[in-house]
Amino acid sequence: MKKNILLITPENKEINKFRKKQVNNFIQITMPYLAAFIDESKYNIFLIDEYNEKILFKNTYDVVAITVNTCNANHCYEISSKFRKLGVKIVFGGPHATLLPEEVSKYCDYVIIGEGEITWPQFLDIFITTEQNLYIIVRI
Ligand code: B12
Repeated sequence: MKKNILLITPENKEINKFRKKQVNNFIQITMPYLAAFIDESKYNIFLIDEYNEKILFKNTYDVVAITVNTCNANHCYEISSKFRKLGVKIVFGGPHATLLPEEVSKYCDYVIIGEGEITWPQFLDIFITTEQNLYIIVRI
């Protein structure tokens, strides 16, 4: 059976307010880009960008992936905590996860460090084949 994966582009209220006044408030490419690496025969893919969407906290996702920058880190930890209470696994990547993997690992199930083009699909293949509650840091 296909697993459900949600990719979140997070944005806390302060940054959202700030960005809406900026000229360069174009869509962030990271999570749509990483979605392109997901095998659609194995995963149903959902995307939320908090720039203009609200997150619905549901336990129907098997895994939620979040790109974490430093300005959004605390907000990402709150999102993670809500999903984890529902039993959903969380994977973090992005600049803050790469800079401070030990810190972010307290708030998620998996951390992926650095560029994701190779490690992200590798992680998804491992995740699909194991139900183990394993914690991994993938390095390239
Ligand atoms: C373009 C850009 C923007 C654009 C769009 C961002 C985008 N990604 O499309 C705009 C103008 C919107 C923007 C806004 C902001 N940005 Co900006 N931005 C960049 C920039 C120049 C390129 C990012 C990019 O698109 N790279 C291409 C994508 C594909 O790569 P990526 O995001 O790095 O993701 C790769 C890896 O990090 C990893 N990865 C990332 N997330 C995840 C998640 C998972 C699960 C996995 C497995 C892997 C993974 O895999 C990806 C592929 O290899 C970077 C600097 C840089 N050179 O990287 C700064 C940068 C990311 N921005 C930064 C900041 C601070 C901001 C703002 C807070 C600025 C502001 N005050 O408004 C906002 C935040 C917006 C938000 N929603 O939070 C900082 C973050 C620093 C930090 N410590 O976290 C950076 C690093 C610049 C810097 N050196 O300060 N930004």
